[in-house]
Amino acid sequence: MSEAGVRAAELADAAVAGDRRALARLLTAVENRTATAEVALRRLYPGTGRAHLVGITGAPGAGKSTLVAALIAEARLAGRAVAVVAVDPSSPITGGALLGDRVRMQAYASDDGVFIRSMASRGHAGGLAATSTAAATVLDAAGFDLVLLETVGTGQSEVEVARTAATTVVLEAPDMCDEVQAIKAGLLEVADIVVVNKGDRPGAQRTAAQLRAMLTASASPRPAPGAGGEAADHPRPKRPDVLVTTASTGEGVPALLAALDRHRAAGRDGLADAARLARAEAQVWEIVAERLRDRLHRTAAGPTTESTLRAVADHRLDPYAAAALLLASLAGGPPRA
Ligand SMILES: Nc1nc2c(ncn2[C@@H]2O[C@H](COP(=O)(O)OP(=O)(O)O)[C@@H](O)[C@H]2O)c(=O)[nH]1
Ligand SMILES: [Mg+2]
Repeated sequence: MSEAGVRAAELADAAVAGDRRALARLLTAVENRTATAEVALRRLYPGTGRAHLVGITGAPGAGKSTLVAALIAEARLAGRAVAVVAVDPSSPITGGALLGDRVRMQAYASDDGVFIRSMASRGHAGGLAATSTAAATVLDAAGFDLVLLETVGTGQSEVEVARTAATTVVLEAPDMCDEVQAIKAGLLEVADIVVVNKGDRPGAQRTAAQLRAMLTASASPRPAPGAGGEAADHPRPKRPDVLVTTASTGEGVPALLAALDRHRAAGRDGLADAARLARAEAQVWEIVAERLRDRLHRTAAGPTTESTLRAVADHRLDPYAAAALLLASLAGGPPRA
């Protein structure tokens, strides 16, 4: 193993042994997709698969961070180690909302059973799902039994991130609009559990009843977490439960934690085997696609590409032939123009 490889392995081992600084450094490596991260992830992967990765998504303001804090408190009562990855797809350096969350989470600053990390997308939206999956693997290896992935559910990339979780919770607030927010974002399709938060507000029960009726009416198949979002032909294990919580007081949170455990147990019984396979597929294809993109970009920097593109611009060559030429050079064949 190279010297760098040895250092990566040492970092991985330290993180597994409970060194929180090593863990933080490793997560930074994962976020930056460095060679260290790859070596460490390969070393750690065989020992993982035990943690329950739970995605928590929903419109801004629905109460995701408050609910995450409540879930941490509840899980700690049961002695469970909880890690949180807050994914902020918009800002490279996390802005006001996450900063507020950090203040809220300071209660756990000295608790080794809680680890909180925020991650930004740094522009590659498609890679965000892969990065958060890798981060979850590291946290799993470090012994966290429950890994909560908080994402803002407002776009396609967030839906993809939500899909990387073993259990996806979609958060809704009562009467935030005439229309249920999650429908607009296409989030209900990926929900394993729907939570109507702000149960202390009027209309919470009504919203929950509407959602239940809606979910009963549409027994739509759950799309696979593959890149590009092509639907696979496996049905959603079952219609999602609709729960009501008041995250700010903790009401309904024990029931939510129990529902999460039930969903996880159902997955262990094989019900969600297709979903697990689909997640593995998405992970591997993401890496393949990334490597192909890298090679393409390196190829694309060459003079052959430039002359090929020039030929298309001048209508001497059609774009399909040009694409075939670039693909051939990518596959290692001699580029001809
Ligand atoms: N009344 C009420 N307010 C809540 C509840 N949960 C969260 N909030 C408030 O809703 C606002 C947004 O919460 P936050 O957790 O930051 O939402 P996020 O953007 O989805 O992470 C904050 O002012 C919270 O205090 C709840 O159950 N009831
Ligand atoms: Mg939040």
